[in-house]
Amino acid sequence: MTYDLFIADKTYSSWSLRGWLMFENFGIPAKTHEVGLYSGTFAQDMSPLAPARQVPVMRTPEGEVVGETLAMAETLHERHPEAGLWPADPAARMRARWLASEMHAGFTALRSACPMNLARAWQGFQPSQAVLNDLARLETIWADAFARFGGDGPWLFGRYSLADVFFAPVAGRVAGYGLPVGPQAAAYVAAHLADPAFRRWRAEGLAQPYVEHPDYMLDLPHGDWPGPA
Ligand SMILES: N[C@@H](CCC(=O)N[C@@H](CS)C(=O)NCC(=O)O)C(=O)O
Repeated sequence: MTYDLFIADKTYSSWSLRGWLMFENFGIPAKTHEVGLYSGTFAQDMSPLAPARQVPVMRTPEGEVVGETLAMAETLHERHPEAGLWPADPAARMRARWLASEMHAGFTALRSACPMNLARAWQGFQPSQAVLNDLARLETIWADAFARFGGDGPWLFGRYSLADVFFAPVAGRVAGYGLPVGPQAAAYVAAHLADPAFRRWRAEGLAQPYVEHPDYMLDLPHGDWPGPA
């Protein structure tokens, strides 16, 4: 018996990417199932998982359904303390929980203007002031985490943690929209793009037949993905 993890399209679903990374990058086995977010079967696919209404959702080996990425993260941490999902140091752990929660609750300008599309590296995207403000906030909280807890990096708390899980789709957005960030944030984005799990997720998404969904498309040219395939 193992966990079941329900996700949507790998190319587009940023929350699904978070849900998947919290298993994949901590060695917690899960059987992944893709629901039809855009194929018309979403309600039917989700009905066995009621009252969950969004993905990702996980089902524990005992059959308990858990939705919401933060709840999934805390549940996995509680059940797998040896996996190191949160940093071991209490101060680092407090901060990591804060950053993951801030990501979960905020950055709405960035999220709505730049929906994750791992199949595109848009050229000529002009971020609004609200998006630039979100980027500035990200750079502030990343820089502070690196300074206090990052050690030799490349992750916010030295070793990869749930905080990095929550920012992985942000890295995909910075890369995909060519968003302007300073050298430290750019190096952090590059670390995500080079993460073998992130690369696998993206490659698997590209290998699937996917619909060019209008919510994720811009009327802009696009070029090569600025990270390893
Ligand atoms: N707060 C949720 C957000 C999940 C979410 O927005 N999932 C999207 C896919 S990326 C979804 O299920 N959309 C379908 C819907 O809202 O009907 C979490 O942390 O898991």
